[in-house]
Amino acid sequence: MKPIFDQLRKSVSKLVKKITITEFSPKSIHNVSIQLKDILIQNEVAVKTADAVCNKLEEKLLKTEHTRFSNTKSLVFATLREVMLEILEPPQEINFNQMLEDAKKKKDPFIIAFFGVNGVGKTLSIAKIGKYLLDRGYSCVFAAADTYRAGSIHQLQKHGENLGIRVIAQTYGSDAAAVTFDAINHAVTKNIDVVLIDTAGRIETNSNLMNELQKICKIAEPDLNVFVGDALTGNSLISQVLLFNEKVGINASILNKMDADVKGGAAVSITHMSQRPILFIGTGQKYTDIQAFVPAEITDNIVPSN
Ligand SMILES: Nc1nc2c(ncn2[C@@H]2O[C@H](COP(=O)(O)OP(=O)(O)OP(=O)(O)O)[C@@H](O)[C@H]2O)c(=O)[nH]1
Ligand SMILES: [Mg+2]
Repeated sequence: MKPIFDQLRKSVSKLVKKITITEFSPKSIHNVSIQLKDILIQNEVAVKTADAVCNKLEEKLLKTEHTRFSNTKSLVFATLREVMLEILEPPQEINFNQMLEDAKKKKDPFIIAFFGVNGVGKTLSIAKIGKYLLDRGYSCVFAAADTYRAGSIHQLQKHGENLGIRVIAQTYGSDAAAVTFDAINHAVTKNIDVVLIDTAGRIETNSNLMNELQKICKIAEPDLNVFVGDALTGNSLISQVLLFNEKVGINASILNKMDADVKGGAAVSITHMSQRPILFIGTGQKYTDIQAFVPAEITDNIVPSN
């Protein structure tokens, strides 16, 4: 797999390395910022996010004290890292492991619902997180609340079998909220730590399915509503996450298919535009192909230190 953000890092690095001390005036800083904006947009960062990065960068650089002996390149790299980190660290941070631990102490099942359009990797993400939880000593149950797409229940059951995780299911066409209710009851009775709710892929405009999601949320009162997106969809991810946030309220995202040849900019914009953190990125089709999204590490990947 090509390192994620490879192309973005190379372009940013090339730009910053061209900068000389003579370019450290408001006009030339603006000039650098315009070039940076182009690079960000070419790498699928949404225009609004690219604007935010560039404006913050200009603002900070103008305030940065420097002399003609300053190492301009290092200054710009350091400032851009600061800006990138601010963009990638949303106001409401989520400590997933801490939340799980707290719920376990309280003996309440921790409930996570997964939402997103068709084929983005919701079901596989649930399986991956199921394994992540088992590996950390948490028990879990899957709720097959996608009763809509042919084959969906069977697909989740297959993952459950592979991982040794119980799947609570009814039949195709049955009420998704009722399945969710059953799964939560099962967790309460059997002292299961985490309930993972699989939902049907929504086409954004399908209001019946959106109503169904709202019903699931009303019944389940999830501790986390997770938006699942496909990095290959580029900028339409932003309209998706905003719509799901409007309909059901989103606490965090998972961005899948980062192993495909993606430019990675979507990971930057989705946090900035939704103001919600990315919890994990999906990097392949195996159960272990999941990585926690750590803003500082991602910043290292995007902006080299010198
Ligand atoms: N390469 C790669 N493929 C992935 C990743 N995540 C999911 N996939 C693949 O994407 C396809 C769709 O995954 P699903 O988990 O079925 O997606 P879904 O969102 O549940 O789809 P629907 O239930 O139809 O809405 C499958 O072939 C997965 O193996 C990933 O991170 N990388
Ligand atoms: Mg699915």
